[in-house]
Amino acid sequence: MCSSDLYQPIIRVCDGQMSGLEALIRWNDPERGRIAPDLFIPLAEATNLIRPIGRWVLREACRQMNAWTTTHPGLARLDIAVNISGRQLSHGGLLGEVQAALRDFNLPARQLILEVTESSLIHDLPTAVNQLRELRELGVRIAIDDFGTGNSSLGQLQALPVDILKIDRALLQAMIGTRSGAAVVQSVVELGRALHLGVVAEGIETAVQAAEFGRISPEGLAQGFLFTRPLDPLDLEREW
Ligand code: G
Ligand code: MN
Repeated sequence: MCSSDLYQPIIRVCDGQMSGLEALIRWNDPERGRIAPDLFIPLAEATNLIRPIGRWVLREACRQMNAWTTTHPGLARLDIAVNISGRQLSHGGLLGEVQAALRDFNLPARQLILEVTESSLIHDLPTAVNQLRELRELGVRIAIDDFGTGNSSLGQLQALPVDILKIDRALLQAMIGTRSGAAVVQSVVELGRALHLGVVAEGIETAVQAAEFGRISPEGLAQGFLFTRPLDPLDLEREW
């Protein structure tokens, strides 16, 4: 397979501890080197390749997490987050694929988080809601990725079977320098508290952003280049 999974740590803001990892696929082209997902994922979605690719990422992330917890039992407390595309969600096979990956790699469902974007949910909301409900019955958690950039309504959010909001990095950039930008992040954090959802700040690049988000959400989680870029498994292991 010409792809590899990188892993980006997700950090607890209050104490800097790693709470989990997000698996991020890269395409390794023999001539062009490592290609970022925003270039090839849209192509894969347009050609139906997204389902086998998504399945590969899911299985590889479960395999890797299991391998890590075998060699370092302390890592069993870490979550592993995997991105799921709208195409996978609208296809009936996803539940079986997740079940198979958990079983084949002996990963407890509570360690797995599936990330879906708002826009992939609203495409066919009733089907998506059913799928998410069944997935959650397995014990996996669901995160809404890029939250704040889609056009789903807050009324729908309240009815969605989800556990975590991942605040899009655009909102965290706008949080600095304007009162209104900070107010938007503050209200998403309060929404998370009110609905009992975990909140993750994405794409934190500066210490100023980290401090401001920590002030707004001391209980929150964050990821971004400030903490660590997505890393090869071998580079991550060197830190353990
Ligand atoms: O859609 P999703 O939020 O899963 O996308 C994650 C993407 O964001 C990955 O391609 C990852 O490499 C990238 N990324 C991770 N941290 C940062 C960051 O701090 N800044 C920017 N610009 N991109 C980031
Ligand atoms: Mn994601």
